[in-house]
Amino acid sequence: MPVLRKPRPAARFEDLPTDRTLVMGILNVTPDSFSDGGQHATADTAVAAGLRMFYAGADIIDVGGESTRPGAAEVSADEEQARVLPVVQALVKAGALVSIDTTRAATAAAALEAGAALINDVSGLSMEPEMAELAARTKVPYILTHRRGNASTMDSLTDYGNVADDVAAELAGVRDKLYAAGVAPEQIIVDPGLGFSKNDGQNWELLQNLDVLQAMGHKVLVGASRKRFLGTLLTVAGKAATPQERDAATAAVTAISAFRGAWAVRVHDVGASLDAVKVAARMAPPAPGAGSGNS
Ligand code: PMM
Repeated sequence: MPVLRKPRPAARFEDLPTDRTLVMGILNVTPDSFSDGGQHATADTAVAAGLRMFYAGADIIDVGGESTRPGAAEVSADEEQARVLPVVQALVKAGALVSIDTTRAATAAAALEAGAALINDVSGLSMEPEMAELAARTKVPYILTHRRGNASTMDSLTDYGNVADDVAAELAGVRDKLYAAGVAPEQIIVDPGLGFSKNDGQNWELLQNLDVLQAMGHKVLVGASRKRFLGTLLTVAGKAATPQERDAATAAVTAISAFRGAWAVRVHDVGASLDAVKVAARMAPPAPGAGSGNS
C-alpha cells in the first residue's frame, strides 16, 4: 500500500519567529551571480540547495533568477521566470517560506501565484513602478532596497553627504510612492542595499548606523553576505578574500546586526548566521521587567 504523506501546511509570514533576527537563505538560480553563480544552474540543483538551506533552519529562502551584480547581463522576463518558478513551487510545496528576488512586476506576480510570500525588489521600485500596485493588491511584504541607477550605472553613483541619512531619506521618498499606491506601513521592509551604489567605506558606515534606518519605523533587512567590502577587509598579501572565504566575516556582521535589532539577514551560509543570531539573541539586554528565570 502506498504511504500517504500528509501535505505540509503552507508556511506563513505571520508564523515567523519574532524573538530573534531571521535568516534568509540566498538561492540564485543564475549562471553568473558573483558568489554562487553557476552552482544552481538547473532547477533540480537549485531546489536541492534550497532544501538544504531550509533544513539547516533558514526562515525564508530568497529565490532570484537574474544576477544583480554590477554590470551583469540582463535576462528576459521569460528566461527569468523559467528559472525561478519551478524552484519556488518545489520549495513552497516542501513547506518553505519563499521570497522572490526580482525587479520585474510580472515575475513577482507569477512567483506569488506559485506560492512565494514576499517580494524582494532590489531596484527600490525604480525599474517597474507597477510593483507598488502589485504589493498593494496582494498585501504581501515588500522589501524596499536602496539602490541608485541600475546594475550598469550603480557603481558610479556613490556621491553622498552623510550616507546613512541620505539612504534613509531616499528610501523614505520611495516609501511615499508605496503608500500612495496603497501599500501599508507594516508591509514594508527596508534594506540599505549594501554594495549597491555604495563604496566599501559607505557600506561600513551604513552598518555602523543601522539605527538611522530603524528610525524609519520599518523592519530592517541586512544583506552583507560575501560582498566585496568583506573581501577587501580580509585582504592578505594584497589579495582580497574570495567570496567563499567571506562567510566567517558575514557571520560576524550577522551577529552585530542581530544584536542591534535587524529584523533579518540575507546570507549564503545559513547555519553560521543562525548560530550568530542565537548568540546575539542570548546577549541582548533583557526587556524591561523580564525576570532572570532563576528565581
Ligand atoms: N543583494 C543582492 C541581491 N539581492 N536583496 C536584498 N534585499 N538585499 C541585498 O543586499 C541583495 C539582494 C546581491 O547579492 P547576491 O548576488 O549574493 O544575491
